Amino acid sequence: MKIFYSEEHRKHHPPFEVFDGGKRVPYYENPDRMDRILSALAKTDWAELTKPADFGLDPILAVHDKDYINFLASCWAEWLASDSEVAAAPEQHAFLPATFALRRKARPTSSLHGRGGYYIMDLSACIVAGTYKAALASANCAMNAAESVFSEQLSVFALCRPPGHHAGRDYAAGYCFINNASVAANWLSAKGKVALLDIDYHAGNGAQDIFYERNDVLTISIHGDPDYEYPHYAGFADETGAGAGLGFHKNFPLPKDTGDEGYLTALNEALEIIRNFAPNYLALSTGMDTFDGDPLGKFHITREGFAEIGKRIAALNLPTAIIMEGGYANEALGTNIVTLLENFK
Ligand code: SP5
Ligand code: ZN
Repeated sequence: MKIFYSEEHRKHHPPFEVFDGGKRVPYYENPDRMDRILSALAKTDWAELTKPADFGLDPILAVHDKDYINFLASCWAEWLASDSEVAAAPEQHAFLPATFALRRKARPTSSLHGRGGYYIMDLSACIVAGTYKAALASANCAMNAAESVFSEQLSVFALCRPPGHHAGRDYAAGYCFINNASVAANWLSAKGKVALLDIDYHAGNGAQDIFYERNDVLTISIHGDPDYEYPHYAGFADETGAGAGLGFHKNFPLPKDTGDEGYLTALNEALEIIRNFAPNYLALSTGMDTFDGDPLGKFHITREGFAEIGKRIAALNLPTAIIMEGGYANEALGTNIVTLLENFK
């Protein structure tokens, strides 16, 4: 199986994030995650690591706001230039806004912090020196996967970091800056009908927003109910699309402590909807934070569960762009992702 992977992600390594209550904790979405996956892949006889080619900004700007992308590109340099404390010890800092543009009635004012509060949704999307380059390389991994899925009609894995599924058209959120899976799904939608299934523990608010009014890309997300879980304001069962897209988005909010059985019941329903839609391609936002014991999740999916999840999705028999999203139980991450991928080779 082809696996698109870039070392650029190492440049995005914020020294901390801010948890509920204002606590600074080490950044959970760290480069070690990729090392765990790489070492598990190295033990297989089917993983073919490939460097992504550069597709440029066009496919990214097809799903993201240009001013938002410009903000990501210049944020760090602007901050360094404007704050001598940051410039004196850049490695100890991460850019985060202190004010948020609630309900989007605000406009992106011209100051850096004004744009920060407008384009960043929470305190887990920290920007550091290497963030923009890492995010572009990550999007390129997804684009290469899309191109390869189309030209070879096979399933491939985009080992993306940073992840993407919380990033909307004009905002960063939850470790995500560019919506890799949406960039790939949108590009594939010019070639045929696309379904995007999100199995990360957290609701795929980014793709939900980006495709909400479209009927050529079916979006489905299975996740912790936003009534108790991040991202808190998207992922409810009654959000089903709008306009031409009405009926082309589906959320499966699940209760705390969901295990293999409850999860597979929801997955079966999701797969039935995908079969009825009859897509040519599948994009799979693949988070492993549903794992039993993930520090950021409240589900209990086992390794056997991931084997079964992979088997059922692969049984759709669609060329699939498998896109890496979250998963923070680092010691189990490699094994879990390989267990899922094995069904698609
Ligand atoms: C890609 C992805 O999986 N992003 C997830 C971002 C989740 N951010 C949540 C921050 C809330 C922290 N609260 C944690 C309390 C732990 N006891
Ligand atoms: Zn997640």
